[in-house]
Amino acid sequence: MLRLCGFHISNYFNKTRIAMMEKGLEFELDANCRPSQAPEFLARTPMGKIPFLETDGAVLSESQAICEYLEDAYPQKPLYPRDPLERARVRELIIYIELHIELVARRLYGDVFFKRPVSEETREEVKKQLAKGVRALQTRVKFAPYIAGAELTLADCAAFVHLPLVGLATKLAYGDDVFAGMPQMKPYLAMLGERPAFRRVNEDRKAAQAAMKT
Ligand SMILES: N[C@@H](CCC(=O)N[C@@H](CS)C(=O)NCC(=O)O)C(=O)O
Repeated sequence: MLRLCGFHISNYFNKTRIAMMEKGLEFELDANCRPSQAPEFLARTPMGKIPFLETDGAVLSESQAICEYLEDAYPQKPLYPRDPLERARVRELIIYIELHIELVARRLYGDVFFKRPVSEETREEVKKQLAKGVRALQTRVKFAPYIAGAELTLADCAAFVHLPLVGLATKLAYGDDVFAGMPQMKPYLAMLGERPAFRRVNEDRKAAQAAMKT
């Protein structure tokens, strides 16, 4: 039995959950798992982060490792193309999105979402690095209609959860959404949002966020 652990507000948990739903996997959800540095939690997920996956007595952390494991273990409904270069392109897109965009923008989240101000130096540094990540992404996106081309891939699951969050954070921090120069982005995200798995995960995220505010 597969059990995905995390919480509905986490973009990395949501990426993994969408991928599992799109692959048609049966799984349980523990959506009450918060990140922690408590020793008993670290025994399950060594960085204390979520998501993590429990599978047949083993525990696997890191959303990308989890998704690639599921891709290997359950290849019936693939989220990667067959062609090796196209597969690498999907991974390349995910690295741009997660390492060079989301992880960079994450340094702003405390400031813009939780009123924990960052220095002007950090804001400027993030802006510079983000511009590079977005420029790289721009060279690779296809929107035809999916981000890597004609097939839905794991890169769409990543794009759907990370890019709107980054767009919002940059709008709040700088007054401009970093994706403002990519007019295809909005209709593309809206198109993904029509798919049942994406819609369901997005609804659960919104409900969890609303519950947090009350
Ligand atoms: N590289 C990790 C990132 C996961 C991550 O950053 N999760 C956040 C929640 S969205 C978390 O657990 N943060 C707590 C922490 O960093 O200690 C993955 O892909 O799973």
